[in-house]
Order: sequence, then structure tokens, then C-alpha cells
Amino acid sequence: MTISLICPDKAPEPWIEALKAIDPQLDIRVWPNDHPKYEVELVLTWNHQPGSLMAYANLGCISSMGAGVDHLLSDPNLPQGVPIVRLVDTLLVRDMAEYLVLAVLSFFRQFDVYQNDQKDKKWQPLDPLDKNDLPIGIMGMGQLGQAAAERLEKEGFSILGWKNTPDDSLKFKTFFGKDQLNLFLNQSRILICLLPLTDDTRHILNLATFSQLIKGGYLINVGRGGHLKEPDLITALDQGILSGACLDVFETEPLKSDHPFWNHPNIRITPHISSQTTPCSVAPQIIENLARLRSERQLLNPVNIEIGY
Ligand code: OXD
Repeated sequence: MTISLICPDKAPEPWIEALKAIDPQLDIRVWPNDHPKYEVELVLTWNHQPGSLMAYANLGCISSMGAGVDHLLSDPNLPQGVPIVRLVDTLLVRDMAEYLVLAVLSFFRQFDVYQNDQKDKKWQPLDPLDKNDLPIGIMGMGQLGQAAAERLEKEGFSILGWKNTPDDSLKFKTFFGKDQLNLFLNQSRILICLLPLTDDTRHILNLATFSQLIKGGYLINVGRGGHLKEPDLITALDQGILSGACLDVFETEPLKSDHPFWNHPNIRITPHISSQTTPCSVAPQIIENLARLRSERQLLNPVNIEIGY
């Protein structure tokens, strides 16, 4: 079996090491030196060049190197009929929940304010906030959303969920679809976005959305940069509709040095690190998918290309 790693902005070595640790015989190639391409059966990829996957004539599977697949589905020239799979991993779920607990507690304990005060050598204790005034709304109640909800509930926050499609298996009070979006927002003060990026969710974080939140809301975006209408965030902060934001993802990454987010006192920025894939943790599912491909069995974690996740 031949795998090609197509990851122009990631180092391939840790992936090769993790896969070879399970199967030393594996033929692993690295794009662009992965000739002849017709021998490649599975590509493992992150941020490939659009159109480039058409060159692999015998591809049986395209695997994302992460949980998200928008980097794949935004390519208008994908090979027809080749299944796409994503990675599902307990470490990704744990790390995301941990990041969100940190972001929520930083807002709750007003660390952003104190960090700005420190720059001005200002000693000014504030009245503590009350968790009861900070209900959390989570957009996207898949595996990541539910795990974050569990952790945040343990920290004493009340949780609401929002999801596009009805699902009666959820433990947390959840609202569904566009019809119930405002109902959900009206009861949330901290808004967490964990949605997949699709045509329906692009720019869902906009001024109209922020205006429906309980006043003085706080935004945490760990979904995709494309969820946020970036100029609307500045307007919402400047008008006091939101009191702050913690952003891990951006429309253009890396964030350009002249972007207004960098210097905004109420925006906290991290460079897309909320939950990073650990190659040795996900290597077994990639090897398992190779075996399933070989024996024509159903692949693990298939993506529904129609709905986009
Ligand atoms: C992912 C990511 O989708 O890191 O895994 O954003």
C-alpha cells in the first residue's frame, strides 16, 4: 500500500515516524516527490493545492490530517467518487475542551482586563463576576461540543447547545436549526463556535448574531475563520455589544501583521492551536483505514460530502 503525505505547511517527519512505527513496510511518499502518482492509494493531507488531487489516478481514500475537512471540500476539483475521511481522536477532544475551559475561565476571572492593566502598571481590583450571569451557548454539539459542555458544566457554568439538525441523544438543552437560533442566542452570554464550515455556516458570527446575545457577551471562535464576519466583530466590540473575544482561527492564516485584531485590547489571539493533531495518536486509525480499503470494508470516520462534515 502506498500513502502520500501532502502537507505543504506541516513537517511530514512526525507522521512518517508514527505510521512506520505501526507498519515499517509501508511505502510512504511526500508530495511533491511522490511519483509515480498512480501508485498512491491513500493521501493524507492538510492544505493541498486545489486541483492537485486529480493527479492520483488510483486513489481509494483521501484522509484529512485533522478533524476538519473544509480545506478539502473547498477544492472544486476533487477526484469524483473518492471517499473522504477525517480524524476523530480522544486527544483532539480533550485538548479542545481544555482550551475552552481556559478561555472561559480567563474571561470569567477577568484576566484580559488585568493583562491590559498590567501594561499600564494599573492596580485596580474589579468586582468578581457571577457564573450565573454567564450562561454558555455552544454552536456545534458534535463530539467536541459535547465534551466541552461536560467540562464547562463541571466548572459550574450553565450550558445551552445549538445544532443544525435535530438530535434527541443530547444531554444538554439544545436548540436546532435557523428557526431556533435567536432563542438560543438570547439565553447565551458566552458564545463558543465549534461548527464545521459549510455554505450555511459561513459568516454566521456577524453583528446580527452578536446583537441577540445577552449584553456584554464574549465570543470564543475555535471553529474556522470563515465563520466570523471579521469587521462585524470590531463593530460589536466598539459598540459594547460584545465585551471581548478569544480567537484561535482566522479567515486568512497566518493573521496578517497589519490586521486590526492584533492590537485590539479586547481580543485575545492564539495561532490555531486550540487542538492540534498528535500523529502517533491518530496513526492507528489511518492504518486501519488502509486495511479497510484493501479489504473493501466501510472506512472509519467517513465525511458526508453533501452536508460538508
Ligand atoms: C482540525 C484543526 O480541523 O486543527 O483538526 O483545525
